[in-house]
Amino acid sequence: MTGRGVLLTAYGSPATLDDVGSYFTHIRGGRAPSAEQVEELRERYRRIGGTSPLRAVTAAQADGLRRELARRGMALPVYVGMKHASPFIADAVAAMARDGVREGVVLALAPHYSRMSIASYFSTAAEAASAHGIRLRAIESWHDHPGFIAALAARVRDALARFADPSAVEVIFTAHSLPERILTWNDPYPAQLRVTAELAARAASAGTWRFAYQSASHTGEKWLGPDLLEALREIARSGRRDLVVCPIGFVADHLEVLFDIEVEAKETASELGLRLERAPSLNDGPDFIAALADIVASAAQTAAEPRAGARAEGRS
Ligand code: FEC
Repeated sequence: MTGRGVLLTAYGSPATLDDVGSYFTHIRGGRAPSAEQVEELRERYRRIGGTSPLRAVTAAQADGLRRELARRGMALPVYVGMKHASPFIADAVAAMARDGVREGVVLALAPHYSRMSIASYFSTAAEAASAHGIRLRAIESWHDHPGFIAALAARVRDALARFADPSAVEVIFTAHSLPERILTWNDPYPAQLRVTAELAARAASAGTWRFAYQSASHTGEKWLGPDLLEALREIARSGRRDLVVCPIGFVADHLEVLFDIEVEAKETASELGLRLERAPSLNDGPDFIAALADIVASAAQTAAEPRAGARAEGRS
């Protein structure tokens, strides 16, 4: 199907430790962080092995999606554009134009819509697409897609099965926190997270579960809670000992999973005498790739245009 294509957008990650400073500056909208802040972030990357797997996982997801669509008779090229690292979203749209793509769909590899996160993926893509005369349709959120929910539930069951008595385990579903001011503009993000958590808990037959935010930044304003580390302390006080953390707002292994959960939350859990098991990330698992293919294939016919005038707010 010449002339059509799929654009996947992802957060992006520094390619090497030397790139951490410029990456962090980009995240902060051009304001350079202090040398201490850069070193602190570099140290987090060092703790997960030097670089994040996000770039490689995103490439594998794009390749898996391309192959799955082709298997279904939809031979579409799949492009990757990142928000804070090269290839940027505008680079990917330029590549689409060079390849003769005239129309396509854009899907953010983050299932929950916020004007502070997803909107900027789409506004950047829409601007570049319009400069190249490409018609791009946006898939705004897919937080309740049955294939996505089933894939999460399978990971939760996998983690629960590591305990002798899964019925005694509490499940914590997590997602990236955002500044609390998003509540003042009625942002759909918290409600969509609640829906995903409820559906995944039911599909996984999780007995006791809760939701917590993770990875809040220190930006001087209040961020959405409860925070994962607070939740761990509360669980310890309640007398429970076993828990599973399932990050529902992320679809890949990266810093926020491998440091914030695997290192930081596990350290806190162990200090509190808790056993914390993490549900594996979706990555390029065939069930998740099949869900992405369902979402993209149906959107190729029906998805709405990017929200008219949807303004991106703040930085993420
Ligand atoms: O593995 C990697 O190299 C990258 C992991 C990574 C992902 C990610 C996803 C989201 N973020 C969201 C919101 C914010 C807001 C700020 C912010 C800051 C950072 C910093 C790093 C970082 N984020 Fe991120 N985010 C990832 C990494 N994020 C590193 C900077 C250091 C720090 O604060 O820890 C605050 C910006 C500011 O300072 O003004 C807000 C949201 C997502 C999930 C949706 C998505 O993937 O787009 C929301 C992955």
